[in-house]
Amino acid sequence: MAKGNSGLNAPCCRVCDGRLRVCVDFGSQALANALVAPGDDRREEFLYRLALGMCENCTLVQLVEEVPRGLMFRDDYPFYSSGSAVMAGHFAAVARRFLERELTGPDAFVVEIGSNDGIMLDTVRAAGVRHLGVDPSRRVCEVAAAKGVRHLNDFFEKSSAVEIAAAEGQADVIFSANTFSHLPYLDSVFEGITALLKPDGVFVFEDPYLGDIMERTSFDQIYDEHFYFFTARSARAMARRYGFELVDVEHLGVHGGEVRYTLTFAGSRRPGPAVAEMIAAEEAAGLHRPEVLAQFERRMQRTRDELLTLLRTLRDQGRTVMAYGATGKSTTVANYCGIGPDLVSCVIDNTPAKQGMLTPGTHIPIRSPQVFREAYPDYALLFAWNHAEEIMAKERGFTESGGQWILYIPQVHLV
Ligand code: DWN
Ligand code: SAH
Ligand code: ZN
Repeated sequence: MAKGNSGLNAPCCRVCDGRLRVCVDFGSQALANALVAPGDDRREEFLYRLALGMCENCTLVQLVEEVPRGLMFRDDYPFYSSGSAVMAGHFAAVARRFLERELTGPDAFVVEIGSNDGIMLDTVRAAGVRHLGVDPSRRVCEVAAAKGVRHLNDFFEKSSAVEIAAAEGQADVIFSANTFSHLPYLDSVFEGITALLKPDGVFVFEDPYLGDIMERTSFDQIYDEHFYFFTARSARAMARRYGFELVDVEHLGVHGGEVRYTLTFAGSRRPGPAVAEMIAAEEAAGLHRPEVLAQFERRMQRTRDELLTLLRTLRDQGRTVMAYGATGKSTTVANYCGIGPDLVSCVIDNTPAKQGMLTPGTHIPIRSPQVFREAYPDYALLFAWNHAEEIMAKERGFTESGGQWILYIPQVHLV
């Protein structure tokens, strides 16, 4: 029987078929990146149940309901990775590291799953090394193509991976950032990686880390696209199940705390000490226990209540409030907390494709940074808190004019 959670059966793990213990529930939610055109605001939006479960067998934390991928990653998917200069620097460094350590052979080849606008592969292209990005969202691929980055506009899965291997040969490196966690259908993805990766190659992925999400109560990392929330322990169990070994882990500061996992075929490289160290730290923190998620749920409810109280008080005092960053994460915050245009007049965002649209579910208008600078509000709710340093430096004029930032991670506070 196919694995999955449609039908009447109790939810089960997409990797090992173990039973899922449902731990955190947001109820019915709109899709994080399904921005609404102003003329369409009366049309019914697609809703799904957003809830987390922990596998009683392998401990992998995952969503209990899968959204059809074609609804999320469409031609007009509006997230462009290169909107952040800090992330551009991060991915240029990732590419340089691969070029120095893994892509040193005569006809080296790297494949990226979820290459988006070419933010990482552009550095590989500039070095003249063979590469291919795979991404189903057409408009972001067009930006990559304009940079000269080679890409396949498709979903990475078994069939596309086998085709790439036949046409281009096997890869030294398969890399994926903020995308592997978006792929519920891991049986097919791992069959694809198995076909496409050289016997001594590496598969490297980086994604938001469950440990950071629990520590910072960053509940907004939970939305339709983020299907899996890995730990070193659950990633190792997954790797072994598919014939791989987790040989390295590295904690990263980007996007509010991530881990970069390095996998090889089992037996190809020896695991470094960081893997056992991280798993021991996770055990000490109880990350494999459902109670940790229950405590997290209570903290996120407190954040919701405090944020709503603050925003209502500011409104009642006649203060002006805008939000900053029409992030995927903010769809969870706004819909879960009940933040609409009555509390926040608009959301500022530097992505041209988002400007002029309305936020999913809550229908707050999205405006350009120019609107912010023309008439600063009294307060700005920082939805893109993971880019706080970059945005606050860019918008120094706001605080100089007496404005204050509202943050809600790790708890509600003013800056
Ligand atoms: O995992 C994912 C990550 C990588 O990107 C995807 N599922 C979707 C998306 O998530 P997100 O929307 O939460 O990502 P960000 O990077 O937090 O989004 C930042 C938003 O803020 C973008 O719309 C761009 C905008 N922004 C801005 O207006 N001015 C960002 C910066 C840095 C700025 O200076
Ligand atoms: N790697 C980039 C983009 C992350 S956004 C970064 O870290 O900034 C997630 C991306 O995954 C989107 O561009 C989306 O179109 C892509 N994606 C979703 N499913 C995919 C699949 N099966 N194969 C390849 N890319 C996929
Ligand atoms: Zn499992």
